Amino acid sequence: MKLRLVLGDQLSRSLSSLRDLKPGDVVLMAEVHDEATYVRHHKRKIAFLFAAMRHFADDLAKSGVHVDYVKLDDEGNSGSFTGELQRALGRYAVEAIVVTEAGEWRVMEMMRQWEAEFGVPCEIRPDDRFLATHEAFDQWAGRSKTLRMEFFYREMRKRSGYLMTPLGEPVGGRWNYDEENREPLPAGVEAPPRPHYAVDATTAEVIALVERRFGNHFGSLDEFDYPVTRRQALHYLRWFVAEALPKFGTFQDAMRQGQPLLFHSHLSALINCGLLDPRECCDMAEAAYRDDAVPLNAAEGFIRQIIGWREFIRGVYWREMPDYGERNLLNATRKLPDFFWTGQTDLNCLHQSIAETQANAYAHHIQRLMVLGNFCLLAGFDPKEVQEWYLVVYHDAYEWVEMPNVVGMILYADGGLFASKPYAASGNYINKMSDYCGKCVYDVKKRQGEGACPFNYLYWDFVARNRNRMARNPRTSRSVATLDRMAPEKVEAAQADSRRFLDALTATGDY
Ligand code: FAD
Ligand code: DLZ
Ligand code: SF4
Repeated sequence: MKLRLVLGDQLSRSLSSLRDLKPGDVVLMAEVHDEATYVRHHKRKIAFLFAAMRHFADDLAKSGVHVDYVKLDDEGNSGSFTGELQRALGRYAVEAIVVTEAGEWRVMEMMRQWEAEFGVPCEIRPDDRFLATHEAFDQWAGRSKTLRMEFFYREMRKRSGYLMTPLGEPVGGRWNYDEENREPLPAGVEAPPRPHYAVDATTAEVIALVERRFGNHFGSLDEFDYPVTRRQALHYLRWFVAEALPKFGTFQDAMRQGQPLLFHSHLSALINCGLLDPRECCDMAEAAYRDDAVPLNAAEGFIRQIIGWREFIRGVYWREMPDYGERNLLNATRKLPDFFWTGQTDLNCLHQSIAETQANAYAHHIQRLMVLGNFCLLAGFDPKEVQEWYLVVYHDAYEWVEMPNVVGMILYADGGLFASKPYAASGNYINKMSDYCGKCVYDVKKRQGEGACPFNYLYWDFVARNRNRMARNPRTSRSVATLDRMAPEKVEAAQADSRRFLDALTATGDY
């Protein structure tokens, strides 16, 4: 018989390691302490994943598969994937282990050891839930020192056929409707109410377990209502396409206080753990467009995030590992302040984004990029600390997707491998795209001195610190030209304000 290990982010019935399942084979799934604590994940993330794993195992078992499921509190649980495989090899006469490749380098390294370690053949199959293979990505990327998502995305559109005409042209005549994805939310436009999924006995048991074992981890488990089964995930996807997708495109970059989800799909955790397949998400979005139920800027914007950004980011991770996480081109060394863990800051945009993250293990892309990420870039926080924070706090976070978004997209720590410029912005951007500033103690229009928005002086301090690099880049040289026209006292004042602000941050490293 074959022993098929299924990891917590592999909850797909069509997984490559399950495809040729035969009677007599055993599917092994294990809740292990090492995975829950290699970083101290948000409680909600652990609860979501364990609940999803248990439901997936139940569904498999109901369809007649022999599932061996090890719960976290089961006696003898060794606490690691390797330990659980070792124990399972003692329970069954195993002729081969079959796995689907892990999403993270760390776990892939373990997988590569198993055959030698156990003396049993271990077949590692590709994860073909992704549309692009590692080889296809590497072939596309070649030896280039800079990679641009837009060109990769066009290739993916051609290869997948999404939103293409029979003549091989992009539907609507353009590849990208990004410029139509940037409207702030006008007064009167409200986000649709979301479906809630009731906590059943399985999920309730998991929530109690997480509270008991990981009660001191970041975040809250209150009002847990996220999908944890394949059926609920599909329901949520259908709801999104019908109710939120039509406005997703237009208001993709908007933020509003007290509205964490707006028109975003909230599907990333479901796609990343395998309950939803990225292709079915794109199929449904395209079908809604072809039925005239959603506009092109919405369908294209959503499909671009999935077959473009998501695939591209994964390709970058595997191409650049194992040392990608070590990059720190801008030499940023400041410690992450405690308020990233407590939410206690009077910068309203940060307070709102962190409080929502604590409550929901979710913040939408622009909060992650232009509020939290922008602040980390401007303040010069150590990339390793920022990586850990993003990996801990979001329910969709796995290193393959978190790391390039942090290292490459927000911190420019890889020197612009795929970001055409550092995404640095003053308070003006946040004010344009949100209503946070109107409710803040700081004045977004004020550039320096008492009461000025910290993003404003931090921005000019950042430009001054990185002057030479930014002057060489045509996308940032205008900011340098503006800096050069500023009176020297103003630049010095921005630098002094920044020093005072940053030196006052406390960073104990505890969370
Ligand atoms: P929507 O806005 O509805 O977008 C649809 C889907 O597109 C998402 O569900 C996701 O699957 C995909 N997507 C969109 N943007 C990206 C992107 N940049 N990279 C990869 N996939 C993308 N996403 C994660 O899944 N896990 C992470 O750990 C993660 N960390 C991030 C860290 C930073 C600093 C930044 C800037 C972004 C990060 N993202 C991450 C990407 C993105 O912010 C989230 O995928 C998105 O906010 C999830 O919400 P949603 O499902 O409502 O997405
Ligand atoms: C994130 C996570 C957590 C918290 N716990 C488990 C677990 O107990 N068992 C498991 O199989 N997977 C878990 N995961 C997901 C893994 O960390 C993920 O599969 C690896 O990072 C490989 O991508
Ligand atoms: Fe954030 Fe500045 Fe606006 Fe306050 S004024 S919410 S700190 S951007």
